[in-house]
Amino acid sequence: MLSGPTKHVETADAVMLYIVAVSVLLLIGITVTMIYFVFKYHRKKGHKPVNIHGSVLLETIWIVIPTLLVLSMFYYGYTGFRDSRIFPDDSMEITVTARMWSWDFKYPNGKVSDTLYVPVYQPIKLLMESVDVNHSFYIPSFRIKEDVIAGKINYLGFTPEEVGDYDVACAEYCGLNHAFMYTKIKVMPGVEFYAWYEKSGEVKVNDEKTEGNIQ
Ligand SMILES: [Cu+2]
Repeated sequence: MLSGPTKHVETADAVMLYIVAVSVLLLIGITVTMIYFVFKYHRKKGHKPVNIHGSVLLETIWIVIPTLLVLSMFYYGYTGFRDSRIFPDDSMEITVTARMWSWDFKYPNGKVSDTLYVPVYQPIKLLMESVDVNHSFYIPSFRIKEDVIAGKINYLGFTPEEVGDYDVACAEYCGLNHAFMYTKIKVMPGVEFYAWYEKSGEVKVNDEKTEGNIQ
């Protein structure tokens, strides 16, 4: 946690941790206070309960503190989200096509693959579209997810910083084989990537359960 194959992992995990920490502190605070009052105002001690009518100070406190807490969560989350929507000029644009129930990726030179290959440290901009129903492109290790919709191009950007293989899943229920709509993103050293990228004759598209050459 707090570090991973993209910078966004750090931000997303930090927001998550912040929200969980605030929630846990509130849970403990409220529980301890409740238990304290249960004992303090026990019937046997003879306290008589008194209703409070209109306290500007109390009302201000319980409006201002939760508002500030929720706004801080929003701001913290929003800055992380905003940074993930910035696409540097030197981004490599890859077209993602989703279909029931597979993905394919088209690179700037026209090459197509059913696994997403990217060079490490290269900013990537995905242009995503579905040919049938709604899907959602999800890379859990990168903490990014975006809906893929028919008739509309959605964007997703990231810069991978660690070589490795990571899972890509469909995160929007899209029919019978939704649960199997998996592929991989392969982050490779630049030299290895360009050796693959410039090699012809490996163009293939995953068509449901069969893989075949289309060129
Ligand atoms: Cu899907």
